[in-house]
Amino acid sequence: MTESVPVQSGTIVKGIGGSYEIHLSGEAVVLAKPRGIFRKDKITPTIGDHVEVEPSGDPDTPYMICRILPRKNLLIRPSVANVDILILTFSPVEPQPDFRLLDKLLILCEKQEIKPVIWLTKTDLDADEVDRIRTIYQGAGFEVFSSALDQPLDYTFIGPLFHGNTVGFAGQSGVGKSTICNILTGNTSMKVGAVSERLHRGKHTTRHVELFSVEDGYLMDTPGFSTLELTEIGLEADDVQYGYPELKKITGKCKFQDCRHIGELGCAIDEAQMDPDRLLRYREFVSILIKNKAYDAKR
Ligand SMILES: Nc1nc2c(ncn2[C@@H]2O[C@H](COP(=O)(O)OP(=O)(O)OP(=O)(O)O)[C@@H](O)[C@H]2O)c(=O)[nH]1
Ligand SMILES: [Mg+2]
Ligand SMILES: [Zn+2]
Repeated sequence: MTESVPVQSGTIVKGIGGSYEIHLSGEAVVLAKPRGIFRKDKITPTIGDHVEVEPSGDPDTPYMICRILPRKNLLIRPSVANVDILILTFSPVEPQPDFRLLDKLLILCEKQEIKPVIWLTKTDLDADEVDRIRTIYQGAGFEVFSSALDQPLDYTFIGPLFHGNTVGFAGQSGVGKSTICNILTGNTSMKVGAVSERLHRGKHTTRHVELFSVEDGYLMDTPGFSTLELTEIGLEADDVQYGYPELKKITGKCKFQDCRHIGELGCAIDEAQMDPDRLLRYREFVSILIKNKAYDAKR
């Protein structure tokens, strides 16, 4: 009779070369290598994955990942799995906010069943611009939070976010994601980098995703990024509306039931009172995805 091998479950918190650090349910963090079968099946273990491990017999890497549990979601940028809340971190200056990126992330969150929270940093550098952005996005129906380097964080808002949740950060390089992560985890282990004097942009200080335990949840610091193509994240024209909750106000009010609000006859878009720049971006995204589909169909 063969002895049964004890299987333990845990979460991938860090990748190191081809190995992974796994936070086991009972607090310990252990090193594990994935079974070869994953590579054969083209499955890459990802930070945030819930896994099962068993002893490997190798003292250098004492555990083996034998199973990756089904994922709630999987993002490619940042590359993370099982995110419950994504903090879309943007600053009014240094770097200048990329609103196309923000709106794309809002669509993506909706599609992947992630709760988005918009976090505006660097209020100390341009409070008026932060207020302007807050008004637009709160008006659209999103939760918006702001912070400044010289002011303590408002924990009444942040604390409840973590209860049992995996909270990720997403945004351009230099907006202050690692700065916030350091404050929230109470440590200084995440490297924070100055913004370039010449380009007024971040320098991609954070290179890898890492998960940290906060209360009974996880927080993930992530590398900054500035490009996210609608097609590479698998979106279709009909998905775009989900990033624009303002459109719910005009459900059923347009002349045509399948109106996409891109200039059709009898469209009720004016009643949505959408911010004009957000409407432009909505229409641009829908048009890109319609064209892309037509192009794919011809091939
Ligand atoms: N004035 C001001 N500076 C801030 C604030 N938050 C962060 N910074 C500064 O912005 C710079 C970049 O901060 P990081 O935390 O490294 O930014 P990041 O988003 O992690 O950047 P990447 O890791 O490159 O993606 C640092 O010099 C921080 O001190 C803020 O609220 N106000
Ligand atoms: Mg960082
Ligand atoms: Zn319409």
